[in-house]
Amino acid sequence: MKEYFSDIKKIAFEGKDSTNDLAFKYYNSEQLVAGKPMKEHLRFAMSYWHTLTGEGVDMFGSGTMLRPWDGQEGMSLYKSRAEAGFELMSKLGVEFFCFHDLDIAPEGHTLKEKYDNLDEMVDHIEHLMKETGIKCLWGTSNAFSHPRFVHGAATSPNADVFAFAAAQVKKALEITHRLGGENYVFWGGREGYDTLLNTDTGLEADNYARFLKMAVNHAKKIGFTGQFLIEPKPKEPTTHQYDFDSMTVLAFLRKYHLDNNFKLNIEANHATLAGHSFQHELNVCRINGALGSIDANQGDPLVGWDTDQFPTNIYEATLAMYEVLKNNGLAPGGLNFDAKVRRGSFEVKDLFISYIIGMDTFARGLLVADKLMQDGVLEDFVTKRYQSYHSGIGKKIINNEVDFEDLACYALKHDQIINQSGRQELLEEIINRAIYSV
Ligand code: XLS
Ligand code: CA
Ligand code: CA
Repeated sequence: MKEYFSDIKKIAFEGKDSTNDLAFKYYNSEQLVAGKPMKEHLRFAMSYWHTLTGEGVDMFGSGTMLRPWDGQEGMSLYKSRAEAGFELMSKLGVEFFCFHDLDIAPEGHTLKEKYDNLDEMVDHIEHLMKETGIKCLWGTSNAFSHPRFVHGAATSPNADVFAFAAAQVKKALEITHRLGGENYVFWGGREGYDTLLNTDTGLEADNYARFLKMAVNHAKKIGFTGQFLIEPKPKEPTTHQYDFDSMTVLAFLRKYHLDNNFKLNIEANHATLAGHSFQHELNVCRINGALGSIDANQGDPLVGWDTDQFPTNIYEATLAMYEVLKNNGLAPGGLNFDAKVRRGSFEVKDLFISYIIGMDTFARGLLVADKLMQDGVLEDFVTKRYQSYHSGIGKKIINNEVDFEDLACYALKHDQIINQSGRQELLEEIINRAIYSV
């Protein structure tokens, strides 16, 4: 098969003292951590869109990326990108990919043409998957880029758009199923609003739920048993996205009785845009049994939009992996790098370096989180902090044995309260020490 990145060999693990830009310092795929190989904890995935179709375009300028498929057009461009993508994943040891329908095949002039293009590309990708052993973590549909989705897809005021989006998601589900996708993602796209002056939010929410139910029913019909995921994001492209954050999504799913069919895909950059930490969003999902998968990236804290940068922050990665370990893993979800190289990092080498750094950051985060779990200091601290609920009046509260009258009676006799320090700084120092030690 044609080699697209002939200057770059397979990326090896060389250990933390290596100074080789093109080697892993922490990601050692087979190394056992908490009883299983690193790769099974991390389940790294390539984002097809940022990696293969992103050109480095921004509001002020055109594309900058130099890619081996430059100059090609039509189906041959899409085929080259796919081949290059599988080569990149093989060289990095990334075992999964995630894709939108629009990433893998051209839109076409009609819906029928779109379907045909997808079928042709799915044949090609299926072949590359067989050759390399690389699997599909999740598929999704791009129902936000084309002008027809200007007012949303499932929440558009135009019923023809709702129908078109349904036809698109039907096909995306079918191809995800054909490619053995382990999950199917709904990110809100343009499901939100810019002004309430022209928006029937009640109808839009009901329609969004109707749409998701149809997707669940279609999955049953075709035998797709993968996990459905919703990916919250608070804003961008619309001013107010309906899937604002995890709590909002969970409340929506429960209202429409969809909570048994969906888990959540948490993206770090979306969490911070919602005014939360990444760990907060993972934690909300975990305690609700809804942590499905992760889009591992980071935002720039100095700007207020979704910059989708490769993750390099070891502190964040540690706390994220701590939640993942407490969740007993992510499978069938994984860690998708929904991240793009900066516009100024336009060489192919930058693409490889970015993946290496992202993978190393999360591998090291996993090692530190495992150390924290083994030491048990944080867990013990939290357990002790709530010990007033292990006996006496606390136990009665937990067992639902008391009411306001009983509690008032108790409080009248115990109104000289003694609290204990939360020791936040000490706990932060424990995390720092664990990071330095790995
Ligand atoms: C956009 C989202 C998107 C989803 C997939 O902000 O992150 O890329 O992950 O549609
Ligand atoms: Ca994003
Ligand atoms: Ca994402």
